Amino acid sequence: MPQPLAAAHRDAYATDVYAGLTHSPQKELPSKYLYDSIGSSLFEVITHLPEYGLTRAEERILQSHADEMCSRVGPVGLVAELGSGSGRKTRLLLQACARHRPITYYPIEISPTALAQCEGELAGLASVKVVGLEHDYLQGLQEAAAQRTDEAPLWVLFLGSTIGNFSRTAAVRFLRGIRKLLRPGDALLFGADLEKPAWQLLTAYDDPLGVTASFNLNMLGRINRELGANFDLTNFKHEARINGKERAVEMHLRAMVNHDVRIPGAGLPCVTFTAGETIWTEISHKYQAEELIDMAGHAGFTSAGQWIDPQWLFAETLLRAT
Ligand code: AVJ
Repeated sequence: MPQPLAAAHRDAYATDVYAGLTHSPQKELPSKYLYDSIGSSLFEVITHLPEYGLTRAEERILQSHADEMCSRVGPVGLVAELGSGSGRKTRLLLQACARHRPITYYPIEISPTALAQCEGELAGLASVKVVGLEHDYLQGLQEAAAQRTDEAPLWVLFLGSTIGNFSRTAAVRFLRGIRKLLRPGDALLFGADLEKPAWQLLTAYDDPLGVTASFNLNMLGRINRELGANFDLTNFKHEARINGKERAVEMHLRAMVNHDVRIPGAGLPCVTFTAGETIWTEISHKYQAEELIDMAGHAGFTSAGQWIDPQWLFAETLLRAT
C-alpha cells in the first residue's frame, strides 16, 4: 500500500533532521522546514517589518508592471506557482492574465497550511480556477504541465527570492529542472533580491522586534512538536551573518551553553551542543541583476524583460523558454 502523503513527509523530515544535526563540524537544518504553520505566520509578519523591504519591493514591481508582463507572455492558459506564499503578489498577476482569457492557477506547496491559505485568498478571483498541488516544486510543476489541453503557453512563477536559498550552482541546476518541464514559448517569472550593504542585510535578517529571531528559533520548536524533542529554546540565540564569499546572508542558532538534546522521532537519543557552536538554518544569496539573466541563459531561457525596484534593490526577471 502506498504511504499516505503526510507520513511520507514526516519520514523525510525526520531523515533530514537526523542528517543535519549529525553533520560535522557544522550542524545544519534545511531552511524549507522554517515554514510550518507558526513559521509561515511569522514570515508573513516579517514581510511587514520596515527593516525587511524585500516582499514590498516585489509587490511594488508587480503592481506597476503586471499588465506589461502578461502581454509579453501572451495569452496563457495555465499559471503554476512554485511556493504559494500569501497570494497577495500573485493576485496582481492572475487578475492581469485573466482579463485576456480564463486561466487555471496551480499553487505548488509542500506545506498544507500554506496551500490552504493561498487557495482561500485567491478563490474568489473572476475567471481563475485554483487547483492546489501538495507536492515539491518540480513534481508539482510536472503535474501542472500534464494538464495542458492546448498550445497556450504555461507561465511559471517563482517569486519572493526563494531561489536565494539555493547555492548559485544549485540555482542554475534548478532553473534547468524547470526548463526541462516546459515547451518553447512557455515563460518563467522569477524574483531575486539584489546585493546591498551589509548593515541593511543584517537589520533585515535580525530585526529589532525579534520576529526573525522567533522565526529562526521556531525551527527548534517545530522539532519539539513534531519529533518529540526536548530543545530548550532559551539555550539558543538567533544570529544573522554575512557570507562575503557566497554574497549571501546566513541565519544561525547559537548554543549559549554546553548541553544535550534528545530527538526520539529522528532516532537521536543524544545530540551534544558545545557552548558557542551554531546550527546553520538558512542562506539567502544576493545577486547582481545581469547575473540573473546569465544564470537563466545557462538553463535554456532568454530574457523577456527585467524590472528593478530602486527603493529596495530587487529584480523581477521574465524569461522565455527557448
Ligand atoms: C522567503 C526565502 C525569500 O531568504 O529572505 C526572511 C526568508 N529568512 N527572513 C529570505 C527569510 C529570514 C526569505 N525567503
